[in-house]
Amino acid sequence: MPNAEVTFYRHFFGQQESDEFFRVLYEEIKWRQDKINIYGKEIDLPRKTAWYGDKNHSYAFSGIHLEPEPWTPTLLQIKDRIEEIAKLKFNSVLLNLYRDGHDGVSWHSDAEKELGKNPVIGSVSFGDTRKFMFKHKRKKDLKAEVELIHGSFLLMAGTTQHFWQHQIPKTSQKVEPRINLTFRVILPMR
Ligand SMILES: O=C(O)CCC(=O)C(=O)O
Ligand SMILES: [Mn+2]
Repeated sequence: MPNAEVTFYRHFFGQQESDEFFRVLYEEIKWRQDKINIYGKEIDLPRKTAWYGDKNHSYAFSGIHLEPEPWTPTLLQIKDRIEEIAKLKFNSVLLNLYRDGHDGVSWHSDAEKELGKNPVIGSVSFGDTRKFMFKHKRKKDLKAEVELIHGSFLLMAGTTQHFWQHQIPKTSQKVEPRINLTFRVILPMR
């Protein structure tokens, strides 16, 4: 992928620990149903979300203002493991729960100003496989996709968010729930 720094670790977490992480996160995370306003209509986001992180960070995502919940031991365990590879400390994580194929996330880049110039996004997946698609913002024929399987880790860095958008398309296939964690570094707001 030109203008991007994307690394995919297909089997980052083992099968058994991934099963356990999925189970614990599904139960323990305070999943919320957030809404977005489209042309004056309040619409449920097509997934459940949650926001955990260091104290004293707040964040706006697609017009939703979130205050982070405090880290849980499970989240810290996952964070430690990916920090070894990413060579940096994340201070927050946005979690997504895709209940079935009706859930997804539409084209966007993780380019909120709180993430700074070249955001590093560490994305961990547990549960059923979903397709993750990239498209270049300017060169319309440039595309890429990857199957985000149980226990995988996708690291996005450098100029990826400037030049590329990504999505998890909805699917008519029967899919089981999937949990995604996107670890981020949020800069202090001033
Ligand atoms: O579920 C995923 O893999 C992607 C989620 C995502 O792009 C986001 O939360 O910004
Ligand atoms: Mn994203």
